[in-house]
Amino acid sequence: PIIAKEGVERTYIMVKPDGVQRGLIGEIISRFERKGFALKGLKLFQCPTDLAEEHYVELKEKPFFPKLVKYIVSGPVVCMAWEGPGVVASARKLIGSTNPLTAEPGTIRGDLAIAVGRNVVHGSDSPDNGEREIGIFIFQTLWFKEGELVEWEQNNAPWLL
Ligand code: RTP
Ligand code: MG
Repeated sequence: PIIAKEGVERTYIMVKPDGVQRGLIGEIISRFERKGFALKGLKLFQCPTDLAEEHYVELKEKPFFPKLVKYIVSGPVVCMAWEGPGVVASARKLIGSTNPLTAEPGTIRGDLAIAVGRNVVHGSDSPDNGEREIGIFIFQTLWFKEGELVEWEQNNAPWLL
């Protein structure tokens, strides 16, 4: 099972279909990489409808839910697992607020997007959701399967931590 080590925080980051179509994959990955977090999983993936629905299950009752699911499955996404101290909250800061028009300049959404329904990137909203989305469950995995995450140590880590 793809369970995080004790005390290790992980977040699920995803370049949404608009980010992929607009050629922003490198730009988005680069921001997390330069910040100093560690990349533990990465793939280009066509999301099926049932997975998009499960990913956003907490928003099931929202009026925009059907449109949101259609958006997420409308083209390939880039799935990533990033690790590091405080990575969940820090990634949300790098991403910026949900509506790109009010997201601060310097954030991904603030710099690169204008519409809430086309906000180029997803980030887990809590460490528990990070684990849920990366796939802590043994019989039910969301975005990553067994063997898709890589255990490795980055040799620049001593300079960062
Ligand atoms: P995400 O989960 O994608 O990282 O975004 P978030 O936490 O900033 O926002 P959340 O409340 O989780 O909403 C998920 C996605 O639903 C779309 N949305 N549309 N009023 C609307 O039309 C509306 N509100 C939210 C956005 O694409 C948002 O990222
Ligand atoms: Mg969210």
